[in-house]
Amino acid sequence: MHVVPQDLAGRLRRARHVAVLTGSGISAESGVPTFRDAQTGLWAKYRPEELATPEAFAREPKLVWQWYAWRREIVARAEPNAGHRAIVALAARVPRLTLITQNVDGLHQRAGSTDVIEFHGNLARSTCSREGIVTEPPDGDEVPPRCPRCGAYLRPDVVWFGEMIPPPAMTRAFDAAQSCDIFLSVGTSSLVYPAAALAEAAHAAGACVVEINPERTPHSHFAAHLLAGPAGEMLPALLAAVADAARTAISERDA
Ligand code: BV8
Repeated sequence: MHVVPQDLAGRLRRARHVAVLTGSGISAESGVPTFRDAQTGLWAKYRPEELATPEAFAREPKLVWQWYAWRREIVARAEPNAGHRAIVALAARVPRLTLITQNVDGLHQRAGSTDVIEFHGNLARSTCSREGIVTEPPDGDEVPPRCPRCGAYLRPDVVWFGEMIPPPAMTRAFDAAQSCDIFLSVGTSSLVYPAAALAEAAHAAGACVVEINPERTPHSHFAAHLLAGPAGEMLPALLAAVADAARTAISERDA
């Protein structure tokens, strides 16, 4: 069982507002490959940064659509894991928890998290590439499918490299980062901006930054705590430590 520093458990128990940022590492234990994992099979010869761009879609719409269809199938077969579920349980224990995810797999919502800030969208949804409106793909076997209203290609409802973060998500995420007491950075390499700026903003605003990742990242040097292990083990251990801290506080008060 992983040991969680007692002072961290105490801070979490007393926290007014906890912000959580997750990256693909939290879905790794659900069998969803991370961005840094080598891609498999047909996709082995491509790098995600090459495919997740408007230029790639303009150049090869069918290839990009099929890459997302492949990822949708992986996500459909995946189940939320103990890490996703621990965040749901933590949200029930603190006065306010803001969950921001870089992931487009929807696993937080399937675990029971509500009001998830989808910083990079969600691959389960499609939008019209011309109108920008969320649109159900019509029946038929054209790839990519076309918008039933205007005939333009549909595209996955995700933020590609070089595209803006949806302004409401951007505002809500940075507001939370700058007003939280504790910022949990879970399963992210902290390399992609502006998502990676969230932990920096939290740190600058005086929050206690906690990094949960088996590896170090460019943010490890300013994190107050590094829980070096898989999110599916570390987050439940964190939750158990908070429950222990609460029991200890009650028994000390009643002693
Ligand atoms: C933008 C959706 C400008 C699509 C994704 C500075 C400021 C602003 C922008 C930039 C900047 N510098 C560079 C940029 C450009 C670029 C960028 O950041 N490039 C990087 C490569 C340097 N950013 C952008 O283009 C952004 N847009 O800035 O627009 C603009 C402004 C105004 C007007 C117009 C334009 C948009 C970026 C969003 C791209 N979309 N996803 C899709 O999914 O297909 S990004 C995608 O990659 C993910 O969403 C995620 O954000 C990122 C991958 O990172 P991670 O999630 O961290 O995953 P990774 O594999 O890297 O790491 C996994 C980690 O988990 C590892 O650390 C590993 O150790 C750990 N791990 C493994 N197993 C476990 C674990 N941890 C815990 N438990 C485990 N079991």
